[in-house]
Amino acid sequence: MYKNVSFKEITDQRGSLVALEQGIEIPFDMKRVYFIYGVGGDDRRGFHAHRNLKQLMVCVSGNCKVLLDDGGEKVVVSLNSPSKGITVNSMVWREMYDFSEGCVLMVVADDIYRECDYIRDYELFQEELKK
Ligand code: T46
Repeated sequence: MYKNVSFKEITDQRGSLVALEQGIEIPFDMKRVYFIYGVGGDDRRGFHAHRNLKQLMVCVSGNCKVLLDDGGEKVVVSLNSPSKGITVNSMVWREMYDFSEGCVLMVVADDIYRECDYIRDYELFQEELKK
């Protein structure tokens, strides 16, 4: 359903730097990056699964939680470091919540934005899992 990933931090007296390279830290061909920010502490986002999309999610500032559900198991993952993230497979329902003040969630995706890849109805998600 998902995998924890850690990135090398290059730190000196000036601070830290993390680099993500396709084929090394990013285990798929990268087609898109987007950022989610300015989310209120009581707001929840997501509520969908992707038919094919694979993604890497990293909180580059602040922290948030991600609920992941593959139809059988549900897990909650805390994202709270720019040097740690998760890769999320296709056909996993996700909800993001408990965004801290100043949270910036970076998402790297293996495809461009295609609304037809989204399943935004939980019952339909369960039906498609059975196929
Ligand atoms: C996901 C989670 C983690 C675009 O026009 N281009 C894009 O690349 C994206 C991601 C979204 N949009 C539009 C579609 C909607 O009109 O931006 C609006 C907000 O998207 P959405 O409601 O899907 O946002 P979230 O935060 O619920 O979900 C997003 C991603 O859409 C989704 O793929 O896995 O973050």
